[in-house]
Amino acid sequence: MHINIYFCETYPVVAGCCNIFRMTGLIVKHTGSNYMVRSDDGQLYLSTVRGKLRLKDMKTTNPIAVGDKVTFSVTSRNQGVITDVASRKNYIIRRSTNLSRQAHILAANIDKVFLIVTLTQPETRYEFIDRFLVTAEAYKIPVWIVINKIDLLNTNELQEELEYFKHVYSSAGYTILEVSAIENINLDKIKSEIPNRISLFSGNSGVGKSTVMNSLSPDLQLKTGEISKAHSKGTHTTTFYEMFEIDNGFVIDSPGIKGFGLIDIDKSEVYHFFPEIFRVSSGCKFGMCSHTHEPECAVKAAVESGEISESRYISYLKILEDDDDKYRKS
Ligand SMILES: Nc1nc2c(ncn2[C@@H]2O[C@H](COP(=O)(O)OP(=O)(O)O)[C@@H](O)[C@H]2O)c(=O)[nH]1
Ligand SMILES: [Mg+2]
Ligand SMILES: [Zn+2]
Repeated sequence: MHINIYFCETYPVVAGCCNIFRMTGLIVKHTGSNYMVRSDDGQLYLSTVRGKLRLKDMKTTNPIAVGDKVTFSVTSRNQGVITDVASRKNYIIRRSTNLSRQAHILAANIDKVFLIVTLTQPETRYEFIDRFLVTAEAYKIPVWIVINKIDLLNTNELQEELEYFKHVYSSAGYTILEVSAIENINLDKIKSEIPNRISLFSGNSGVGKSTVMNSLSPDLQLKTGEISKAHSKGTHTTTFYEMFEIDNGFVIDSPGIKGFGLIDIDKSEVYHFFPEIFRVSSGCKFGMCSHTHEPECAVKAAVESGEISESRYISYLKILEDDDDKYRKS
């Protein structure tokens, strides 16, 4: 248990009626039909949902997720009933199946993402990073790319890989941080970003997300070194996303997610979410340029001159080739 449940003696116990004390709060934990709501003044209320909360334009298996801002009525000093959910600025979902329109919302209202990557043990694929970044861009969520395990980069080859990686993503405009969770290098730079926002820690299994997060607070004792269930083929156990309060901010550990929400963008707009491609695209001869085969394409010219990294451009092309409907308007 990472969050203490307060029994606030000064708070009046409301007898009978549950409409007297209406408050707003944040969902910090969700198990079954119970939600832990943290009121704006920091109290925790174990809450249920009143009736059916209707959500606009979305069929979801769960009406409320961690990160949701809700209105609730206090029914006893540490219990409540949720009556309303504020609209979300973003959300992470898992679709029940590819074809199904039913979706499970894993977390909502993310303010910042720390995308943890590693160059070795394991090696994070550039294409994975780029697809993740596209979805984050689509939701305008700032991402810091955190290269963890720099203590392992002890060969010339790995150092060259590091320089190349930094070149690719800094020229794309991203903030990059080199850290070692084991040797405590640069973790303070992450910690100072935590207050006053909801941060998501994401990245492939084994890159050190839980280890990095544990370093932020002695209270947080996430299990490390585990094979993520999201990557194993067997039955999916329900994933409980939990937020932890650290330094007046909230952090979410995410077992193996690929990106955000239902990104409802047309393929012809995918380049908008590669900031460096978008930047130079105004120089293309044709307004409808897809930056693939057209003459006098400023994007292709920038790839040839090295201003845009080849690996980023290849990821862009691969997204255009996707067969599934992930990047298409439904
Ligand atoms: N050498 C090294 N190992 C690390 C570092 N950070 C995490 N690890 C190890 O990597 C493994 C996976 O870490 P974990 O935090 O569980 O990764 P997660 O799956 O992303 O949550 C564990 O055995 C950690 O001890 C680091 O900075 N350097
Ligand atoms: Mg983990
Ligand atoms: Zn073009």
